[in-house]
Amino acid sequence: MEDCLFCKIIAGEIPGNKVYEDDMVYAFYDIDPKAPEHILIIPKKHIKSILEVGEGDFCYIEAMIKAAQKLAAEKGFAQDGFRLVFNTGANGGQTVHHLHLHLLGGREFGWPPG
Ligand code: D5M
Repeated sequence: MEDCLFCKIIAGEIPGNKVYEDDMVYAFYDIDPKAPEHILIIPKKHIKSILEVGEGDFCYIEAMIKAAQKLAAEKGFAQDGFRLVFNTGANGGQTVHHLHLHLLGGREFGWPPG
């Protein structure tokens, strides 16, 4: 395994506040929430960023979007609206280099983002 924080959370080596898991993805609460509900959805395969998603990896993106639909409905903010974000690279604000989809809900979001 790579020396990766999120791979360690998937493996249970570092505690994560899990909200969902299937054979493709793992989802847990962000440790530094930016909204009343802030969940990270990650592929179980170590993929560094959206730029590293190869032809054979799009099944993980599909699974991540499906997990976001399910979690937004379960947490009760699907109808009011929510935000999905892939921070990518330095200018995109990516700090953890294991692909993750931010699912943010429970408040109104401004546009453009900061
Ligand atoms: O987002 C990386 C996110 O990962 C950021 O919002 C904090 C979160 N994070 C970092 N460490 C942890 C642990 N241990 N548990 C839960 N969440 C964590 P980025 O888009 O890379 O800026």
